[in-house]
Amino acid sequence: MIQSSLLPRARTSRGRLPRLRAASVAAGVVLAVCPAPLLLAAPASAAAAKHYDDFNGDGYRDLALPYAYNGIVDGTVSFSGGAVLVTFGGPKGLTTKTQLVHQDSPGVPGAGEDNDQFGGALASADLDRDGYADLVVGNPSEESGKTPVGSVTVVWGSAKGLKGGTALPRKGGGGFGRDIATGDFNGDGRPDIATVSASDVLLYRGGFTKSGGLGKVSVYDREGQGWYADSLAAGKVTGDGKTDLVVVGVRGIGSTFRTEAWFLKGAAAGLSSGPAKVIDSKPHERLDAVIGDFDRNGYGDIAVGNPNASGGRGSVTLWYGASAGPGSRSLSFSQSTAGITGASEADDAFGTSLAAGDADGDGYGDLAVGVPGETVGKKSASGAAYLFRGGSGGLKGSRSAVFDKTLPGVAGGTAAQDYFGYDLRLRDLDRNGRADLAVAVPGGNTVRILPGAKGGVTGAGSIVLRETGADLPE
Ligand SMILES: [Ca+2]
Ligand SMILES: [Ca+2]
Ligand SMILES: [Ca+2]
Ligand SMILES: [Ca+2]
Repeated sequence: MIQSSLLPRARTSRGRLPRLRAASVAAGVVLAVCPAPLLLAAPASAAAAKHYDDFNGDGYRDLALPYAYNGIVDGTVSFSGGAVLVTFGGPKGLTTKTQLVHQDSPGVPGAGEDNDQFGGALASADLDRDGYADLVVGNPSEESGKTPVGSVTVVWGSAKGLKGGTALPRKGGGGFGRDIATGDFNGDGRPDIATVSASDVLLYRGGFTKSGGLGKVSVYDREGQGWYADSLAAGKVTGDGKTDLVVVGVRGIGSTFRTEAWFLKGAAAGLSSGPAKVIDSKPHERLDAVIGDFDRNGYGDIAVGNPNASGGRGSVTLWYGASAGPGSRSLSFSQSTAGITGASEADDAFGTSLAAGDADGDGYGDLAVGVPGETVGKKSASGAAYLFRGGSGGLKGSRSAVFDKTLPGVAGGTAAQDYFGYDLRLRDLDRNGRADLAVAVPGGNTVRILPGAKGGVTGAGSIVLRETGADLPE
């Protein structure tokens, strides 16, 4: 039995499973123009956390990942319905110090129940600006009575780690919290929370307080367009300092449905509806999207993964940013695109996961793309990932490299159904100016951290985060 919370959803009956959603790194992904993800902090507040993911305020970034659904840890802690595992950082990167947060943790609202998906979406920011980053956790199947409605919980950072929580008031019909993004969308210097509920996007504008203060709440929809908002990516596309939002979802036109990305520009009054782009002529849910400045022109560029394209071969659509928002400049690429090593095969699922960050430290944003269905040697679905290095003109196949668990320095051999690359994050954990790549390996029940390096990521110095002690529900 595979023991992991990160199993590909296609392989399980449990439906939507936690992923390291791109939204979780929303605030800091435009690394090329904004090396510090610190612009969330209010200029007026010297006390706000330096990093949006430093939960214990010690100056070192911490990594929060979705954990198993049900488990017993060290024989003492049990939970059900999902948990978040936080690994704390230190001067040289991640340490062995961890914390498990779930709905039965002291002060966290609600109770863990079998059908919950606590950790199904994650984001963070120092919402109350007390110097400790706070974790925002989605639980899209949280029940009210017997109706699954979803929940979003803020778990507060402190010197001792995450402690206590506050539930955001729910609005709308269902699936509340199935994706979450943070950023300063209205440019008032205070971080905001964007999430989805039913078919709508919700914006909670802050400032947030532990006693429940959350500022104005706004609801956004593409009125009259049969729109269902599904996943989110946040970043700075227009270069005006405010965080912008991209919503990937499904649009119904007559009796047909297609997948679109909808751009919403950050504005003083909240979010302002912008252009939409067709991603696929068929409807798909749970597509991953990120924003990074791949051509270093000061405008964040939007990448949307579509692992369903061409019979599950997969593709990624790039939609380049500009001062007025994303425009006509776009391209789509796959493993069949010239200059890209590898070949598109059915069920490779290229684009299942995306991450943006500057892995080689050259100032251009880079894009990591997961291909969890890739066959390695004769091991089916062993999985792989690509790094597309940004540069003049943006992303090019000639600046890409593919790697898998056979990369020298990466522990362990390849195995079938490892799904290496099922989920990804790029962030500088060891503080050397190069973003490190976290790669989920669901079949191995691990997350691998590959250090950023000149020329891309490397296996040298890679570490294994192992999820242990978890029992999976059947
Ligand atoms: Ca820390
Ligand atoms: Ca805080
Ligand atoms: Ca750009
Ligand atoms: Ca780069």
